[in-house]
Amino acid sequence: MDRFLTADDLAKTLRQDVREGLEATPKTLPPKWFYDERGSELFEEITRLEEYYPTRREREILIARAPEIAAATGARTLLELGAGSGEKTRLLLNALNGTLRSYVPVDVSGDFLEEAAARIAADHPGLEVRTVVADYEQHLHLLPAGERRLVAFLGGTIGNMPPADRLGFLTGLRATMGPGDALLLGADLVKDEARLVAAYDDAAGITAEFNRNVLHVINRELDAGFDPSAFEHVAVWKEAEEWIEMRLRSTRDQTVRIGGLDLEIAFAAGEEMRTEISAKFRRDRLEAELGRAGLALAGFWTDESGDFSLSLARP
Ligand code: AVJ
Repeated sequence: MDRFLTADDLAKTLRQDVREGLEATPKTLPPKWFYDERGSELFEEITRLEEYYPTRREREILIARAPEIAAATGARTLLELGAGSGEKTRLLLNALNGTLRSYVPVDVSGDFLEEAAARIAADHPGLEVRTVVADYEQHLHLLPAGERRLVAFLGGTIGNMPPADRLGFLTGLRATMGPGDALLLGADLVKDEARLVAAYDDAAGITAEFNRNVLHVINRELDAGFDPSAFEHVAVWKEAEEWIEMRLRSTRDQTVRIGGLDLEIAFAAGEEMRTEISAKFRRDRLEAELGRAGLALAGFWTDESGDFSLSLARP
C-alpha cells in the first residue's frame, strides 16, 4: 500500500477545514468529512433510494459501454479515484480483462481500501492490485505512472467541486497523463428541478441523516457540542450555478463549542451552513471544461433516460 496521507494529515486537514469553514460567511464544511463509517453506510443506503437515480444510471451505462471503453483504451492500468467497492469497479475490471495488468484504487481511507482490494484480488487472480491512500485533489502527481492508464473518476463526485476547483483538478490530472492514458468521468446531467431536489431530499430522510452526520463527525473528532436535532436538512437547486446545494439550517439561536479548536461558534435561528454542492452538467459545457484542462472528449454516453453521463477524455 502506498500511503501519501497519514492519520495526522487527515486530523490536521479536518481542524483547518472546520476552523476556516465555521468562521466563514456563510459557514461551510467540505463534503469529504461526511464519509466516516456511518456516513459511508448512509451513502450506500442513498444509492438504493428510488429518488436517487445516479448510481443506477451510471451502472446502466457501464453495462452497455464497458466493452467499448475497454476496446477504445486498451488500458493496462485501471486507476480508480475514490475507489468504489461496488459493482461498477467489477464491471470495468471484467471488461478490461484482456489488457489489464494492474488495478490501483485511490482513497483517503486505508481500512476501506484494504478490504475492497482484498475482495478484488480474490476475484481477479493475476491482476496486480496496488492500494494508494491519498487525497486525489492533492496527490495526483504521486499516483503510479505507467503506460495506458485509465483513470476512472465515477459517481458524479466531480460535481462536488466548484468550477475553479474542477479546472485545477482536471488540469492537474492532465499534467500526469501520457499519450496512451485516458480519463473515464461520471457526471450527472442537468434535468427537471423537482427530480434533482428529490434525489437530495428523499422522503425517507436518509439524505437528511447523511447531511447531519457531519455534525456527529465533528463532535467526535473535535470534541464539539453540536446538537444535530437543532439543524434542519436543506437541499436547493441553484439555477444560475446549475448545482444542488445541501445545507444545514439552524432551528434556533445557538452557540456551539468546538472543544478541539477552543472555539465558540454562534448560529442565528434560520442561519444556513453549506455542506455540499453537487454540480450537474451539459455535454457542451463538460466538453468545454475538459478542453480548458487540455483534455479532448473521445467518447460521451448516457443512460436510456439521458439522466447521467460517462465521458472518455484523452490528453
Ligand atoms: C458521492 C458525491 C456523487 O453528490 O450525488 C449523495 C454524494 N450527496 N446524496 C452526490 C451525495 C447527497 C454524491 N456523490
